[in-house]
Amino acid sequence: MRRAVCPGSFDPITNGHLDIIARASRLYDEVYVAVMINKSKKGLFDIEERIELIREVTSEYANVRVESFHGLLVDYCKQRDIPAIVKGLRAVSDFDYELQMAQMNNGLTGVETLFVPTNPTYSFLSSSLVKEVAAWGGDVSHLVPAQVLQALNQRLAKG
Ligand code: COD
Repeated sequence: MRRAVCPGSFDPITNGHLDIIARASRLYDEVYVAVMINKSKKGLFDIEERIELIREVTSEYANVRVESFHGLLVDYCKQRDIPAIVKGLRAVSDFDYELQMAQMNNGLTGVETLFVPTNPTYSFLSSSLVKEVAAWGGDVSHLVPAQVLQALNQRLAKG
């Protein structure tokens, strides 16, 4: 059984994340989407909401599982017997930090990181920018799945 994990904050999941998850699901037998909990970073959506949204928008991929984890990504991989981390690379600006994390993780337990080049349509896309643009009333409907757009609008309407 070939397993991989797509880790992230997913606050919220965007079409860029979804593209990487969909591509990973075609390469591996089982793909775990791990919402990594960072208690020092308060998100717009809480962890359960993020998980629910990811489950909804990945429901068509039978081999994708979604869960959260509090701790080191390498420990999550050990617990689930996952040998590979799949990450999307947007631009050179991502590369430095992603390389550091990949090398650190590999040094810690030997887990490998595979980089998938982002779909050029989404190379500028991040959860932070989506939240900022949406908060100012900009149109992000082409950047996130419909369920996420609805959740964003509801959350931002509450203020
Ligand atoms: N196109 C393609 N891929 C994308 C896009 C896009 N537009 N946007 C995001 N991605 C991919 C990237 O691979 C990115 O890494 C991943 O999705 C997640 O993105 P975010 O923004 O949701 O999440 P991050 O970058 O905040 O996630 C960082 C982690 C949570 C993965 C990292 O901090 C981590 O592993 N934390 C756990 C604690 C740990 O082990 N720390 C030591 C690390 S060495």
